[in-house]
Amino acid sequence: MLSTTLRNSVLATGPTFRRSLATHAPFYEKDCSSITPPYAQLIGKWEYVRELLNNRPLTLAEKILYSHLNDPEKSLSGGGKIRGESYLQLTPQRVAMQDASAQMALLQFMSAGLSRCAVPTSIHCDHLIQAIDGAESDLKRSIASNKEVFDFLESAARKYGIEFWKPGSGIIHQIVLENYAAPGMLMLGTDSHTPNAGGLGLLAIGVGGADAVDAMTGTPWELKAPQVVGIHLTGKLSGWATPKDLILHLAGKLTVRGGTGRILEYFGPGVANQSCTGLATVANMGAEVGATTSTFPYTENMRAYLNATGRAPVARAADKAASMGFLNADDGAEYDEVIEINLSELEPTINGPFTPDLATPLSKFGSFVKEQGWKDELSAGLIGSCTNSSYEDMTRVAELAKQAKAAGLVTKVPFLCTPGSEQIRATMERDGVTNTLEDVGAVVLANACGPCIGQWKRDDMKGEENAILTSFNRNFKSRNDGNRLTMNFLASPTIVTAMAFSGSLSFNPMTDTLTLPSGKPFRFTPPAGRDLPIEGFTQGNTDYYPSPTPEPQPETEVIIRADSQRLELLEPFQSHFGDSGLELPPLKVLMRVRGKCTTDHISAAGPWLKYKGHLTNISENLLITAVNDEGGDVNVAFDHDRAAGETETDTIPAVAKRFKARNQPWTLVVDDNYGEGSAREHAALQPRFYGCAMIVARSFARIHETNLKKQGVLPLWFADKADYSRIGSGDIVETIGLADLIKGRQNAAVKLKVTKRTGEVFEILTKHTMSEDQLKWFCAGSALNFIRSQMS
Ligand code: MIC
Ligand code: SF4
Repeated sequence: MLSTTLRNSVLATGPTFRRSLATHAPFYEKDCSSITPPYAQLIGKWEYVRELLNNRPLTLAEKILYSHLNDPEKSLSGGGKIRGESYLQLTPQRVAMQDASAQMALLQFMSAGLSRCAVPTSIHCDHLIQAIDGAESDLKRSIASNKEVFDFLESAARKYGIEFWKPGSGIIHQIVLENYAAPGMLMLGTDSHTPNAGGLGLLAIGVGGADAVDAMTGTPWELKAPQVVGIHLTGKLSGWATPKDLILHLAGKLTVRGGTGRILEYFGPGVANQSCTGLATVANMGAEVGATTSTFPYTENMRAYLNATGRAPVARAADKAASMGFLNADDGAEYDEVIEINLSELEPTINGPFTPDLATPLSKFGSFVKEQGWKDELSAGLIGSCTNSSYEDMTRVAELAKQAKAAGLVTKVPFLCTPGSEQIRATMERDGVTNTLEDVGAVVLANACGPCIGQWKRDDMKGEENAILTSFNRNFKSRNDGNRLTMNFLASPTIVTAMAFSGSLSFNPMTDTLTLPSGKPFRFTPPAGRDLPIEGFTQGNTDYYPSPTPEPQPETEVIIRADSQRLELLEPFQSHFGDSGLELPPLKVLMRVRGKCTTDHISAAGPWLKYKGHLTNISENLLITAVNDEGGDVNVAFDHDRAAGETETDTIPAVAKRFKARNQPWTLVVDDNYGEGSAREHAALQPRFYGCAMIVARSFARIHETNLKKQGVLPLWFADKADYSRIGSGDIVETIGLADLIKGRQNAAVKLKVTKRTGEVFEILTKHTMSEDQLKWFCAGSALNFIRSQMS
């Protein structure tokens, strides 16, 4: 462990804040009683924990986590190592869910039989909105085509007292930042970019629906205590470099696996002068390196943002908590690793294609494109998604648009802009930002996820290799337009915009000029943007907003039509264990998955989003873009037991269905970081639905591994990664030692006995991360079965 005595200098002045006059916007004040963290209680617990830990200095992440412990003694005593070892039983204060994942979460919550949520919960309609020809018509069309789902969500929200943010209100993570996030709190969201809220100095963690159900039913939520990586920021961003470049650069350093099991805690003088929404961008994309979440010490800019969004009472309470030392790391706190970044040295970075950690500094990007032999052409520029759709992002982009317009330029390629929320959209419109963008050719889309989640109806470039540049966070193959040949690069909104005016990938706005119709050269000046609007935010269409803290209306009927193709009640999964004891029945290997297999590969989005509430229908997309390591084909599986008339190979879901029909439980062999990407629990539900009992991986991504455990699928890790290649489709795998583990021998080694199709038999060793409670879920068939059994 590295020790650092670096003083967290952000709050060096403690309680005596100065007002940031330069960015000070007028503000209104709303009733914040339901959104102000119970600081006195949290600080009380933190003080108790401090004693329990012999007054050792704590990181900010530890303070927040430990002050939300259900039973500090149970989780922390024992004197052993906590970070990276102990399981914490936590009580989150809030849950947020988006429309795609909320469907499964609610279906699970409903089957628990409670009449209200144990913690304040909100639903946000953002993922199901299509991007075709602009905000107004897209919204209308999407509301009509998803009516059944929105009605279901709204009625469930009414029944259980959940705040329901209608389609058009904006992207979940922007809304949470604008309305619910508060320094020092712990919250969960059923979406991997929930950490976006960390821009306000809290711990916001992305989880699957079943984890959210823990919090919603008042069951302690379990998390293996993450390690804490300190990211020491010095210097200052300037010129073209933005917070996006900080996280794109860091993604290149850490890779998509570098944050697994770790919280990224930023500190040092480079934090204070960044805007709150800029910090949110950085926290948002911590998801791309697999981090549990990211956070920052409380700053003046956070305070200004709280004030500007009507939450002065929260700011005042946070000031007080900060003055007691709750909202920053202690002097001498130990991090598991410290990464130094000098912001003054950062240059804009472009990441991709197809993975968010392939980082290339802007100055080298042109030659990179050339070396790869790609066409030096950009086919579209897209601004938005939860990571870069703030007022500041939009005003930065508009400054460039203004410069271009004055010079007589318009964008050379389609240029799509998505505001993050109705509040941002309305404020942009009032302040002339929207007009400025439209003047140079931008299409402003509905406040929603849109093209970021593949809801982009793109008519050009079908089946053609092409390159797009987006300010989004994800860039897996086929993600945005369903075309595997679209190379998607991630960059800051300003770089995307400047390039949209040039139409070429090798254009570097820092050094290059564009040629005006007059033949004269034109060079952009780097834009500054404005984090908070001079005249304050305007709320826009308040019809989209919920009434705060609604009371449950138990008489409400939650509507699911019996013949629905969009919604289906969940049948509880059966336990895998029959009379044969606590080893799994012999499992057949369905396939060995090769290489990168994200949740997008396991359960594709785009057109499949419409089946998020219908497990039978959505399961038809199981692993359809995964590569079979035996043969190298996409969406091909072997059926070694085929009956007469059945083909030897078929699509992966078709073979999984055959296994299910034969009552043949099965397993998958998978590669490194399996389940990278999102919190999509369908990626766990679908294999389980077809009879998968176990997945053996070289390694797992955190959220997905937990999702598997929740749904009753055993995730095992190869002790020796080379064993991956020794197991193939049709082999039979049996567990040895699982019974000992279940009976309480935490250190019991689980081995696998593999019987090859050739008759050869051998054993291999595995590792696991199952806690005592998780083993109980597994035995019950799913976490929900277990919770239900405890409630009855
Ligand atoms: C994503 O960005 O991939 C999503 C769509 O927001 C997912 C959630 C989902 O699939 O429901 C995520 O990030 O968790
Ligand atoms: Fe929506 Fe994209 Fe953000 Fe996921 S990453 S929440 S799809 S905007």
